[in-house]
Amino acid sequence: MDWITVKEYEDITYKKCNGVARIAFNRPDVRNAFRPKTTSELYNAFYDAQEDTSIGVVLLSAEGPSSKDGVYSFCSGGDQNARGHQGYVGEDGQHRLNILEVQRLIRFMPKVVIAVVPGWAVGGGHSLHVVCDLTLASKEHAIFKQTDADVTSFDGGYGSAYLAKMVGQKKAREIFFLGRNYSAQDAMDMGMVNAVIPHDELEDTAYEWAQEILGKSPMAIKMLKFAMNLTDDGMVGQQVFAGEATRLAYMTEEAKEGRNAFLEKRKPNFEKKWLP
Ligand code: S0N
Repeated sequence: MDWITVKEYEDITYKKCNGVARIAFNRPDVRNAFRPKTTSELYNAFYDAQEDTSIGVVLLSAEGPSSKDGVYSFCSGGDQNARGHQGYVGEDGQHRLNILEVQRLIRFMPKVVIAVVPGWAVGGGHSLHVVCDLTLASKEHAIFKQTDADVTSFDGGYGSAYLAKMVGQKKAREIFFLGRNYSAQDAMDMGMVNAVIPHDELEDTAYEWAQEILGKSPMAIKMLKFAMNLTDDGMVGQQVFAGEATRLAYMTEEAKEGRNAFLEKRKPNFEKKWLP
């Protein structure tokens, strides 16, 4: 694979190769905790991947291991050093919870996002894997853990409520209320991981899964993602799905006639075809 760096960032890496974008946390010495700069960079890269019509699948992964102790991590959530009284404090002194914007972009982007988990997925890092469409985890090093209730920095949205839809209410409550460590196999048995992969094969396998998805119909993949989101996303889910229905309608002769008639200041001729 010939990954090409798209843009140099401080807290993440961002590369592309053959229809796949790879966005990776790059703060391994703090277990890839995110600060406001990290989340801004993530948002920027995800938005670029969303807008690039050559990209069909995004891998959310992590660099590592830590130079200090050789431990691998996906992400350990919000950087507790950056945490202030109203959110996480950026270089501009403002408090933000902008990881939630990243979550929404992952959730609503019309492309498949795969979490590639090489090590610790903890707190807000756990929530990120939950919101991704698929999760692949390192057999040897991935550990899933929810510390939100230990540090009073908790995700009451997708990270918990959507997790409960995924693994069931009892398991989700156990994960949050006890904050235990779960292996990749435990996580797969619960239904929150798609496959447990030998560590050395993790990145290549993620790329192969992406290539398999890229062989499918982009329209079908997008509509299926939005359809599966719809029931859990309320009116916003309906809005996203309905936007695509409108886009499809625009492609019909009927829609072109409606627009043209308005522009030409005449009554539209819809040929009165009320299809069954
Ligand atoms: C990941 C853990 C379990 C790893 O343990 P281990 O291997 O024993 O390593 P440590 O020695 O603890 O850590 C190594 C070095 O990394 C630093 N570090 C680790 N995690 C963080 C972090 N989150 N922030 C800052 N630094 C971190 C350590 O300090 C250590 O540094 P040195 O070498 O200098 O001593 C373990 O590290 C751990 O439990 N980490 C903390 C996990 C945590 O509690 N995260 C925050 C949980 N909450 C959120 O993430 C919520 C975030 C959020 O923004 C949010 C808000 C509202 C709604 C939604 C969300 C959302 O979740 O998205």
